[in-house]
Amino acid sequence: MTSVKPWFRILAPLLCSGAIAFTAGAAGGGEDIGSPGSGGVTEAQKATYAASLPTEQAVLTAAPMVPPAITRDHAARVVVDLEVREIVKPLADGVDYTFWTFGGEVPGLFIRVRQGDLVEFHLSNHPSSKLPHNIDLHAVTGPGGGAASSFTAPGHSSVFSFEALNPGLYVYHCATAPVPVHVASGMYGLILVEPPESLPPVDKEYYVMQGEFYTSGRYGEPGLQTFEMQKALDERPDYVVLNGSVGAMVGDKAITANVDETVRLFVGNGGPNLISSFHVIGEIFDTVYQEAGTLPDQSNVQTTLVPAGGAAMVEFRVDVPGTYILVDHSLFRAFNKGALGMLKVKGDANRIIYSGKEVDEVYLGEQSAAGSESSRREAELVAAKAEAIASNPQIAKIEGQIQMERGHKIFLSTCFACHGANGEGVAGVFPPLAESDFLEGDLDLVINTVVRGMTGPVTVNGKQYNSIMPPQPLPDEQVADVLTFVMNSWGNSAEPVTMEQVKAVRAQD
Ligand code: HEC
Ligand SMILES: [Cu+2]
Repeated sequence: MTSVKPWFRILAPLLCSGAIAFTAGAAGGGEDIGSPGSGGVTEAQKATYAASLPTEQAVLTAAPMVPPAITRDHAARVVVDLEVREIVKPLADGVDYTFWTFGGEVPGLFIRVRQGDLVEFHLSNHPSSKLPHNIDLHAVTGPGGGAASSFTAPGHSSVFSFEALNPGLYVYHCATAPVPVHVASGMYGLILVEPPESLPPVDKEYYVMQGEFYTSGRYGEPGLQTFEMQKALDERPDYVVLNGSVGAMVGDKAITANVDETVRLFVGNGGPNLISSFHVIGEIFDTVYQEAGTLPDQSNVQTTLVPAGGAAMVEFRVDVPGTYILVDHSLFRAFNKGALGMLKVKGDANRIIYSGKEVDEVYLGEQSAAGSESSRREAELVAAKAEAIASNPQIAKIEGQIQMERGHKIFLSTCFACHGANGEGVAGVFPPLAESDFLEGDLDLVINTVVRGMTGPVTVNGKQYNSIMPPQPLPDEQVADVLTFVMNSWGNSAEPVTMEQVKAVRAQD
């Protein structure tokens, strides 16, 4: 940055008048001095600066909408209120998923500020949330991008502020451990930092963001799906979607434009794993801001890469009416996993540019109603097969052994640090799990201990403990596996714990 920072312009006169004293190194010239000195800027000085700025409430929008362009020619103190919510919503027709969201939406609400703005960020976490969350904005200059300052437990809110130093389109995401699991649950969105001279005017602007989901069931398998760690590790998503669900931008939810209009798409990719090859079937991007930097650095592009945790801006003029299909050109993702949207353009035909006759269905394949009906039927049959296999006693026995081994691995990575490698505990501090009479009590209480943690006095085998076990951020299946292992090791014996039992406890409030 070489220009005079807006906060220096405000603070310099106060500095010269002695109202604010910077420590050694402060320059009085008022020219471009960069930082005010080795003493930096104190909290009090920042407050003075913040108070000198006009205050604005940021307008936040759900995809595919974008907040209005910023027209002011000066910096402002921009207040952003964003609430984290964990909610069950459709991921596809008949398929539900527990999304962790910024603002109740996947992708999270779009934020628009201007370079030089002092952004005052209020992150709250709804009381019904099960987990703490935070936010790392790639637009922030500072360690963690705001993550540590915004760590927020359910029912709480945090405030931090940052100066939007660099213009561009940036991804934000949750950075609470395990980070990739929070991102894979839908915790990402975009923040646009407009350059002072604004982006060139266009007729339509839209917000499109890709992300993957790793579900217990296969694509289309009906019912509430849970996060599947192994598929995520293998980078094998069942769903790759635009704007949070299959069909979120299809049919009457398509984005629209009129012939002869210019369209700008703010395209983001939450990942967490895949790189998107973003393409609009039947259009050519007149301008691409690669990787969403502010330099319009390419013209006449067919497909642009959108990295995981990155973005791109594309602009094009629509010349011919019809339906244009937005895809990740890794095409199985588009036609079999959901990474497909539509732009519907209305207006008069131009038979020179395109001779015509459009068949809407040609590119839809499995996305059409009949296609998704048949994949649902297939998924039901696969589920029926799994049930038949599970009822075979020999297979059931092997399944049981697999569950024990999975549970053992989870125990060794999460529980053993406190409870000891053989569940022996630490006298007076960590209660034993080996031959623990607590485990013989109410199973819901045992599950609850792992899911929600435990505080306060508890008696195990006649000895009192009064300490804290934090909630263990494990998906339902892993809670079931680790408890099955614990409750069938070191002299303990019990029925296997199922994912459904864990889910039921988690649903209780
Ligand atoms: C950070 C340390 C820590 C970790 C990690 C931890 N626990 Fe605990 N656990 C405790 C403490 C401390 C208590 C007792 C809390 C109290 O006094 O209220 C406890 C209590 C329990 C109890 C009830 C009392 C008993 O001994 O039967 C169970 C069951 C339990 N933990 C299981 C687990 C499992 C399973 C894991 C791994 C998924 C785990 N814990 C991970 C510290 C931990
Ligand atoms: Cu989170």
